Amino acid sequence: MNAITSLTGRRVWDSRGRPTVEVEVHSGPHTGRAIAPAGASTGSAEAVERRDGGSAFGGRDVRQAVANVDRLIAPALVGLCVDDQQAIDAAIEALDPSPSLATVGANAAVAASLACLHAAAATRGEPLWQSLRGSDDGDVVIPLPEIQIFGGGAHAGRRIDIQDLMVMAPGAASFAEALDWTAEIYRAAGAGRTGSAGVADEGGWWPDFAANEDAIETLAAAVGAAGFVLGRDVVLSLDIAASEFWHDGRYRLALEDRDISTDEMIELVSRWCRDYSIASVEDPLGEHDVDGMRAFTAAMGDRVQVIGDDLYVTNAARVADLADAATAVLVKVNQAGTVTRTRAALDAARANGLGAVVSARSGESEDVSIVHLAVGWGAAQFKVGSITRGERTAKWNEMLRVEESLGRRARFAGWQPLHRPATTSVGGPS
Ligand code: 2PG
Ligand code: MG
Repeated sequence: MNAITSLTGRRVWDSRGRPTVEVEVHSGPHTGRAIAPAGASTGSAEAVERRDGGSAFGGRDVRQAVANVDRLIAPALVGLCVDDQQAIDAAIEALDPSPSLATVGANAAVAASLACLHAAAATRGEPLWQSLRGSDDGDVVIPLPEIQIFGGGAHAGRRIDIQDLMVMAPGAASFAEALDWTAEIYRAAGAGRTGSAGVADEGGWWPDFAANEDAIETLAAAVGAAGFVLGRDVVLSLDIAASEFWHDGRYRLALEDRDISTDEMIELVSRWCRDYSIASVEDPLGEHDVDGMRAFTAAMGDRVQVIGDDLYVTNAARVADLADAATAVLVKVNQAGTVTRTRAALDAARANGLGAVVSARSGESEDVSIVHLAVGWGAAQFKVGSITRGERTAKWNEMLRVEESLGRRARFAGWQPLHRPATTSVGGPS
């Protein structure tokens, strides 16, 4: 048995310049390390990270969470078998009286859980994705990347209401080619912008638009300007993150100074999908507007992927209970708090016929664990933010390494997780 011999917490920094938790685990000579990510547009039922409050760093320091790693988590895990992830996660979960992990801190929990997973792979001398997949030597799915071009909502001071305007390149032959295409689209979308326009939290261009639809139209035009055919090579995708602007049963589009009903929101997003070759929409309605999510999915789910993020918060029970409210689940480890809970949410998605998109958070680091979870668990889609900034490129570049290492065994997911748009439009409606 490879026992955990030591486990320590460390206070490090994330991509927003905020403290976060790193955990380092040793099993004899083998080491595993992981850093907790952090969201900005969070679902209300997510596992809860521990922040110190007070005035330092806007109350976001994590000294208590780091201390919890050393004082609570380490004594519970040292001596356990590093290969037994379920026992490790059960021990972490048992430390907290609440399923939200608020006392221990989901940031402490997720970093510890992932660090153990890395250490277990190290004891086997395998890359983490391989260690998760087991000994099978068949083809390996390399997921379709969903890459941000404009960032809005909570990631850009609410400059526009829509949070993520993204592209996917299912027509590419490989993950590497999908990145090449996306980089050209990113460049085309930024052409003519002044340097001072800057970027949003995940590296997408700052969204200087007078209306939400202008951003979608500009994105569609950038696909054409970069030389790709919308609907054939590349499709658009949106994370509306509608929970962020749902108030008293209505959707407040602050940029356009109007508020609209659930039915009007469904009509608006459905029209955008039809007009702009949008193949995937995340959280088109708010997390508490479950009937709205159901109605949107009933109307559009046979031609557009409908992803639940705030709706499901990577929670297996919620996925099973609300399986008719979307067609895919966003999978974020820190929403669940442990690797085992994350895997359970993915299994629940599969058991209910839903797709899965393994996703980063808006607050990230150089940690690449999610690349390995996505490949090791066979997820067909992967969402990380833009094609710029080191905390994002760390993940894209790691995926490139995995794809390259597989040679002919790599099978790029391409169109497999998506519906092909019925019509091909170039650059949106005329
Ligand atoms: C999301 C993520 C990534 P955050 O909403 O899907 O874009 O954002 O990490 O802020 O929740
Ligand atoms: Mg989201």
